[in-house]
Amino acid sequence: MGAASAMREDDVLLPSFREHGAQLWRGVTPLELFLYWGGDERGSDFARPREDFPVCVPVGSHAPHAVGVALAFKLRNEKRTAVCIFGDGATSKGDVAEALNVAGVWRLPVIFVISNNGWAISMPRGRQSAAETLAQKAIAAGFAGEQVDGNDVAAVHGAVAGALARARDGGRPHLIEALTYRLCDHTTADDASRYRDDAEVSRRWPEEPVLRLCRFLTELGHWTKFLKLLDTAYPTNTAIEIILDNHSAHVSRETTSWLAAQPIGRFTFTFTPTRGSWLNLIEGFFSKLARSVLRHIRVSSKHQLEERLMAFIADVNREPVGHTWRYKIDNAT
Ligand SMILES: Cc1ncc(C[n+]2csc(CCOP(=O)(O)OP(=O)(O)O)c2C)c(N)n1
Ligand SMILES: [Mg+2]
Repeated sequence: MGAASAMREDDVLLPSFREHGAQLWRGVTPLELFLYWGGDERGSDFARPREDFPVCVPVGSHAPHAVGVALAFKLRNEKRTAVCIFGDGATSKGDVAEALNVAGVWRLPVIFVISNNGWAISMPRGRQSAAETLAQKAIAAGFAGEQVDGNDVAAVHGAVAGALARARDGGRPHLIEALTYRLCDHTTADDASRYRDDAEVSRRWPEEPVLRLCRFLTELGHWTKFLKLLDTAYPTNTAIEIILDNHSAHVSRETTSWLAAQPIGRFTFTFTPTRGSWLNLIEGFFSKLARSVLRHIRVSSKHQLEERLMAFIADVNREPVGHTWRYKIDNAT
């Protein structure tokens, strides 16, 4: 949010998969995000920030794209900038190293923001890189890097705003390492208690940025001012929960009706293969296997293990994945 709020409307954001706040600020709608995460690529065709890039799931692969965007701005003599956000883990990728290098050598108006949350799934920052800071990776590429308190939204805003002004004014790239902490599991499929200590997580909760901002605004008296403003904008006796409930009901309604309006050919827009490939079948099989059998496996003999696996295979065969696809495809075409 700190980075997005420092950008101009005609700048271009290249997010990773964790920048929903920034995307919403830029004008991406919740409906578009839900569509995207539901596997519908039309969710990446933003109505408002037309030129912002879609969510990028392959780690760090959008960094070279950001350099391309910045090069286009430079060639067209446009005073615009590209802002590319990625995680600490991404800084070990070749894509990021190459992007930093080219941005430096061609003096491109691009800002890289590392959201250093201390973890890349189960890989802690300390084992990710021997560099003392991630910001210093900019020095090797010939431009400046800085660290900022990533849990302080105003500090991030200030750092990005300064970098954007310098980039606009002479094509100087910049790298910002925003220091934060991943308080939750990596994704809903992760269980971080398997590789990190709960005490470590508890220690970091007081720095949670939304609470911190709320405390800061309360101290300044702005928070109550904001709540009063909300009160005047909504009918009397409207509780905030009702506003939020209405909002989420609105998004669900919009999503449902949008999907219902276009059932035919809908699967041609998703990543669902038109024919079930062996690769997908094997992937589906093993992820189910990992979730249901291997994760909590407790066997005392090789024979018992074999029995468990055979029972699982029989179970999977009762509901073959290919059948589900065929059903979807037949309905779609
Ligand atoms: C090229 C690539 N390799 C592996 C993955 C699987 N993966 C998804 S997120 C992630 C870790 C990313 O860590 P970081 O860059 O620190 O971002 P964070 O999730 O912590 O925000 C990995 C390895 C992927 N999506 N893309
Ligand atoms: Mg990380």
